[in-house]
Amino acid sequence: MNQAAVAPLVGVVMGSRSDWETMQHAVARLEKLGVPHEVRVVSAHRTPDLLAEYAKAAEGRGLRAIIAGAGGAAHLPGMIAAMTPVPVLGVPVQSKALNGLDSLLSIVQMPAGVPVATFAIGVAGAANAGLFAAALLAADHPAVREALAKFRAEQTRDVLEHADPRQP
Ligand code: RP5
Repeated sequence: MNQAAVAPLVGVVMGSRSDWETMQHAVARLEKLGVPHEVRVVSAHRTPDLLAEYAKAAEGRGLRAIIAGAGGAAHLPGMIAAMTPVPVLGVPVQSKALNGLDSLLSIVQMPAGVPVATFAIGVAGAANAGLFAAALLAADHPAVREALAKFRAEQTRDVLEHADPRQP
């Protein structure tokens, strides 16, 4: 499927271009599973008007999930969640100063009423956010469901076939 030619179902946003090193792992999972998606830098602090425009238009544009990654004072996921009913998946980017604990707490400690599904710090969180977004879509998109099942089976087979850690 040419994912660029179809309307995106998942938006992947990040606070800075410097977050791409982490967030590319979410995008890689979406690409592998054939989930139509888009990628944008949207900063809560440097481009607040763009953040509001993006969040308010998301549902009408057909987005069914938004993966939002940010580091440090990571307000992007929470502010997007405040302005859209579309589920927001927050990825704490590993910051240099505090190793991402600042990012994690900024994203996870939302007040009751405005949920953000928060993932692990860094690469694992980004990868799992991509997989989770696909899982959210799976019930309505059989091809995505099949791709997810295939991915899981391959992952299991890979572990079983490489059970001796001394062997390559
Ligand atoms: C956050 O500040 C971004 O999400 C990024 O993780 C962090 C640092 O941004 P840069 O100074 O590298 O642009 O808003």
